[in-house]
Amino acid sequence: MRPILPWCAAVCAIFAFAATTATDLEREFSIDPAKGPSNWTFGWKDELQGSFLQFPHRFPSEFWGASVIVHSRTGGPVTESSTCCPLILKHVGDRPVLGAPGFRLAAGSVMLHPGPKGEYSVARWACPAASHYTLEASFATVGYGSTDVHVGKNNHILASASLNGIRTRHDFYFSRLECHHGESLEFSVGYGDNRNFTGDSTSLSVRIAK
Ligand SMILES: [Ca+2]
Repeated sequence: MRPILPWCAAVCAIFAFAATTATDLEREFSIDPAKGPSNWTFGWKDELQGSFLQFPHRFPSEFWGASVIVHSRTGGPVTESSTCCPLILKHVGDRPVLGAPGFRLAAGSVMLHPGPKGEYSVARWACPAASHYTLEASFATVGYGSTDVHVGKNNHILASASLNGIRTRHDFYFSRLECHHGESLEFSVGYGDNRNFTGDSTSLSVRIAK
């Protein structure tokens, strides 16, 4: 029997070989110190293009009954709005988090929440080597929030979007994004047009390949 699409077998194999995953945020998120440093750093900025400050607190916690790993500025309880944020966390359980009405965070997700004064929660990836990278990033509200989301490079904004309402989503895609060793890509979440951080939890997935 004649092979189906024999050209695809060859071409697809070439692409599969050529596209090497450089990072996957959800996969690499860890607080295990034994794993050593990764190229990801989590922190916040008071201004979108201001100074990046790394979260000083890193701890396991409970979030609406689910196990999460948290990086935050204050180290306070993640469900206490007066002290929680800005933060970034990963849901490490095996069931979705179902919180307030409309709130749903899938297992394995990474979530950012901005601060009460408009501080941006930021995930930063340091380019390990000079290359042209393919970047896919997806932001989505996990509740009823309104946020502004951004992809940047070296503190320069490449693209932005606004999210409003229950589980709204925006995907960013860049092909052949040049990045050198010592440079960084940033993924930021602010408190949006309503200038209020209540309900602004936003999931983020990032995959970068070269
Ligand atoms: Ca908001």
